[in-house]
Amino acid sequence: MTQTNKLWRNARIAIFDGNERWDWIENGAIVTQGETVLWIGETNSLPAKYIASVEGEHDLEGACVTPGLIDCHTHLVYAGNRAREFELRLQGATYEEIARAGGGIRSTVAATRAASDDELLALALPRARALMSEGVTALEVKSGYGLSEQDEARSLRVARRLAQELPLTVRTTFLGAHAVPPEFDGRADDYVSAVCDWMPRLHADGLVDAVDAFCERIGFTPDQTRRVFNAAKALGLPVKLHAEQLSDQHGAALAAEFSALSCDHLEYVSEAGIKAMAASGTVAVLLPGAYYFLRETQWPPVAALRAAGVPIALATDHNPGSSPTLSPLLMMNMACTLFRMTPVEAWRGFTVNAARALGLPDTYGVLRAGSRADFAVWDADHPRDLVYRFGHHPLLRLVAGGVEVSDHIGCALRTKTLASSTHGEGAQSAPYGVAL
Ligand code: DI6
Ligand code: FE
Repeated sequence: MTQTNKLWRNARIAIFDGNERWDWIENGAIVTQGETVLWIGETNSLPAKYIASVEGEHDLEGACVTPGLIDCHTHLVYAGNRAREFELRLQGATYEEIARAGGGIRSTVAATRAASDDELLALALPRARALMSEGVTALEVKSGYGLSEQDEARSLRVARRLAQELPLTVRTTFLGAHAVPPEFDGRADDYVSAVCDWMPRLHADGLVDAVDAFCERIGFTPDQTRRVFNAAKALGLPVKLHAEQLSDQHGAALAAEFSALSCDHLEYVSEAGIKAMAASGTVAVLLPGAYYFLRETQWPPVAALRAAGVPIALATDHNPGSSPTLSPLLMMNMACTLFRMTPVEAWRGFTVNAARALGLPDTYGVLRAGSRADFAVWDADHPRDLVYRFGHHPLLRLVAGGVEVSDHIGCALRTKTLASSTHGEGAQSAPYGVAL
């Protein structure tokens, strides 16, 4: 099959392909061939042979283009909501108390089990579309609200169906070890055995890309987590871990021992945990939504992670209990305001490092010749504008696999304005006379 070449011209492109600051093409063009970027660079140096090959041409009107965002930690498939729990927390109950009293994750499990597959899909689709409306072209979906073999399989199947219904790359993660379901009350070890027993069948059905666990006082112990990881390892599946969210369980070191793709949350991670992650190349996924919504006060140790060279990714952690947000852009803003990350770190966190946290090929999360043609077109002068503002809807267009998919978003997209931009401030300029 011959693939159509398309030219996307008149763009100002951030590519996130290097390690230093903003990698930027000021007067840029992209030639896509099918799902792939064939050529990217300054319009002036666009080779004539590519111009001749093009069948479709799109003028991006000088808008800012970034790689599509990758939301590398979501719990997108569930039913019900936890607004009542939110009220209880505002009256003084803690997240842990509610969980121990049988609310929390378990209440979402009850609602999820009661929903049909089609209902779960109908609930998940608008959530995925909302993420797309902020530039997302790839995402992870965890199970963990079914907690029986059948209900975990249903959740993972719904996650797979999302990728059929929408032009998104979806990675599924089996999070059977999220909480102990009521039928295993007081028998957490038996439940872990059940999770390990289901895993090969779920994997054989093509439902599992990675395995995760919630290693926490209100979740699973390090020993139980190790059993889950051993089962994953036996199947050749990569692991990830909800680690050190509410307390230090030494989960990060354990995950690193299994060469985990990522450790997520990490507010309470120790120096030893960071060292272990650095040695194993494990990505730190920070989740400002959960930090904010649970009114956590312990910062994830960004400076220490940075100093150790641990790649930092960001995600929404969309879930009904601790992070009911669907806004990656707000998460980027919060990563800067709450965690003191820099805007470029926030962008790398939602692009190149997020791809790594999912074990996606290195053609994801960047824009260069040979990369996947997933990109977002923004009503902004520069990607830093998108991190600085919050509560805006700045997406102009979305392209996934070389195809414009703006139609799937189902809400009005922004049209380009001039007033909203910090016009004239180029990527490299230091307009205030200081080294910015
Ligand atoms: N940590 C989280 O933040 C989510 N899961 C987890 O292990 C919260 C899940 C929930 O409260 O429903
Ligand atoms: Fe989570």
